[in-house]
Amino acid sequence: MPERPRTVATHCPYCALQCGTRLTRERAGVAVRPDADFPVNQGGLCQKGWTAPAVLTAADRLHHPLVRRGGRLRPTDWSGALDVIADGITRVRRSRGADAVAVFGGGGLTNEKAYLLGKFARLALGTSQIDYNGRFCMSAAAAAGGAAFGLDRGLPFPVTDLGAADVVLLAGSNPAETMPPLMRHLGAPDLVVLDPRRTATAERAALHLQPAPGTDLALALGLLHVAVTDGLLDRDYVAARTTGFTEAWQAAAGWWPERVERTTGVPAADQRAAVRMLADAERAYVLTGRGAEQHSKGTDTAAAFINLALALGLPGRVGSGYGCLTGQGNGQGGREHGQKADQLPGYRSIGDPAARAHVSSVWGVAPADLPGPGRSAYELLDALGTEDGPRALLVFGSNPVVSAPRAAHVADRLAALDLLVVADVVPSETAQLADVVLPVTQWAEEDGTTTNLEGRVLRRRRLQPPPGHARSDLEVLHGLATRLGQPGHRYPTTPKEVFEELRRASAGGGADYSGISYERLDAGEALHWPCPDEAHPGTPRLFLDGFAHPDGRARFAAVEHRDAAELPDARYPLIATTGRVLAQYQSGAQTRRVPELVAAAPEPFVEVHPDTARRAGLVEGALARISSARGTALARVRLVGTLRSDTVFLPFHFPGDGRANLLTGDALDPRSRMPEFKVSAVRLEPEVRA
Ligand SMILES: Nc1nc2c(c(=O)[nH]1)N[C@H]1C(S)=C(S)[C@@H](COP(=O)(O)OP(=O)(O)OC[C@H]3O[C@@H](n4cnc5c(=O)[nH]c(N)nc54)[C@H](O)[C@@H]3O)O[C@H]1N2
Ligand SMILES: Nc1nc2c(c(=O)[nH]1)N[C@H]1C(S)=C(S)[C@@H](COP(=O)(O)OP(=O)(O)OC[C@H]3O[C@@H](n4cnc5c(=O)[nH]c(N)nc54)[C@H](O)[C@@H]3O)O[C@H]1N2
Ligand code: SF4
Ligand SMILES: [Mo]
Repeated sequence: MPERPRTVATHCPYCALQCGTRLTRERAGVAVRPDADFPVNQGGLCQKGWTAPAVLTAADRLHHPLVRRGGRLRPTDWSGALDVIADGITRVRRSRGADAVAVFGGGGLTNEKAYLLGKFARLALGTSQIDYNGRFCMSAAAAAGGAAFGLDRGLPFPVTDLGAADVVLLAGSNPAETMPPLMRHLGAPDLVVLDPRRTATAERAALHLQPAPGTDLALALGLLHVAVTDGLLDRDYVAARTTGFTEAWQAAAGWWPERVERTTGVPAADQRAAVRMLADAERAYVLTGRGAEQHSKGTDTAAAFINLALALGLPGRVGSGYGCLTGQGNGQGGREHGQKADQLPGYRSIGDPAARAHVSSVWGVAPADLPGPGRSAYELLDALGTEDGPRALLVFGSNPVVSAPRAAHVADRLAALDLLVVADVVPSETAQLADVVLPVTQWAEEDGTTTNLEGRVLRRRRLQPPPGHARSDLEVLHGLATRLGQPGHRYPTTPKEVFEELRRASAGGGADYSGISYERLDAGEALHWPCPDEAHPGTPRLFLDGFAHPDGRARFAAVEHRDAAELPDARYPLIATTGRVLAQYQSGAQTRRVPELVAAAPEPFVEVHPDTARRAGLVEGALARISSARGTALARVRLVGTLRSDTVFLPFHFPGDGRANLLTGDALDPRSRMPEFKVSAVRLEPEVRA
């Protein structure tokens, strides 16, 4: 055995910034230090990154496969656990067909895992029923970006370009908490922040607009209106590089600033000031985050912000542009390699005959052997255990009991399954409901690649072996596939072998990785896809010579404002919106196991304006019942004088009766199938405990 290295260069396991880190094995455990040379974080890390090693040794880290017997999860060995799963899948498939077995993946999985999971679902299970939590994340911006530019890459430019901008508009994004090191690149530009809350990011803004949740589409139409009527339209750019302006303008023409003010609450003068700042800047960016996107009109809203950027001539120019701030560690790569219901590797469409022919040839099967598109994430969860829905589900890299909309209903659907399998590093709330739980390796215990928010492919490197009997997701998929009668060579267990196949499968697709290799990455090359051959330097900046549509032009979208699926009424007079705090990550499965983070953000809370709290009979620190038409969540009151008085805010990181998703509903964006996480009508009351 070669000596294991004591220090490796790798990346943080959490968000899409993928901060560069160096891990060292020390007597006291794994120590993490920021990599000063990695351009994205430049020596910075957030509190989650600093404390990430604690999850490696979490007290309840999964060490053995678990199988439910007599109502309880009991330790077993791998071959026993995989046999139980293979038998269960075979039984369900025999009685109900291949689509009765479903897969739910995650944007935190490495490129190799995401790729092999999609292949496993389509070939070993033969199912169309695979989707993933990225549907809840950036699917709306991805749909809008793909339609406008012909290709979706969250940031079509490197993060470091932002620092040279004069103005950056952030629509529904709070990077001071969700990507703290990004703020290093946002120190020089003047910020325009659109957020119903006065967040830590808004505190740093030159201009903060506070729209009511669910009204960004009207606001973006209003900003386009100002750009046109104040003579700020970049006519030469619009004529040379775009199509569809006339139709888009027709839709925006009715949204004059005073009308927008009535709908959004944003003063007309502030709307004008925002557009003037962007238009006067030599270099400017428009960026969207989940606040603008997680709505039943999320795609149209992102499209309306793209319209604004196009009207001002920003996309496809050095030093200016539009981007969506992708969220999860591999949120970018996770959406390219085929774990999405409608997708094949290389960002190809599963309905496209040429895409099917290419991928099936790489996989050594006939195109007709590939299933078609399946249900989107929420629709998949909603169908579980129903007459024509899946009866077995395999979850890799998500904790939907906490993070899915209408979470109590989702937990009921999971309970109705014949077989629930969860592969995880810890006993998440979803794992606790499973029939079989598989212990897997995590970041510091494995090799692989992730693709960060700027489309740069990065190497994750192994420092140490996993504890107990944990195995990599790749080994799990291999073990299951062979039990289901697949040839073993189709499911390689080393990340590099999988990546070599991924390169071929992606060749010629939108996200072309064929020129990227472990060797090039290990030699320190900065490679952003597309990178079609080994001599190609990668593409840090897309669209400079033209957009990815056949005519090279970007598309304006004619989009209309519409209300949220649910508006406040007499019974539920307030709007609840949801999001994140610095010290917790997502469903909290990982970060709720880190003592420093628990100390910083220990329990569910609800931000309430003091006037609103007074009317509800609530004081600072009181326990509140927040109720929507779906159910009730309990959270500790935090009085926030800068919040809109019609809005309350809950983080979604907490389990049990503190789940924000007990409130959220099942309204979906018709185009991307993004749920409406950011608007629920609610009522606020004191919790009276006996
Ligand atoms: N600490 C931490 N960091 C994270 C994560 C985490 O869980 N914790 N998750 C990662 C992931 S996967 C993601 S997707 C990103 C998300 O990163 P962000 O998009 O920054 O996260 P959110 O907090 O969901 O939403 C941002 C802001 O939207 C505002 N908002 C709510 N409703 C509306 C609305 O209707 N309109 C507008 N304009 N704003 C609204 C909220 O007040 C919030 O401040 O963060 C990543 N980084
Ligand atoms: N109300 C509300 N709900 C939301 C949101 C919101 O803003 N508001 N945001 C949505 C968004 S943007 C997102 S991205 C989702 C995220 O929500 P989830 O999908 O629940 O994300 P995580 O909590 O990161 O869950 C990842 C799980 O996978 C495990 N895991 C980590 N690495 C691996 C691995 O390599 N292999 C395997 N098998 N498991 C692994 C972790 O321990 C954890 O249990 O939540 C969505 N839900
Ligand atoms: S900003 Fe994101 S990638 Fe960087 S240390 Fe924090 S969680 Fe990790
Ligand atoms: Mo996300």
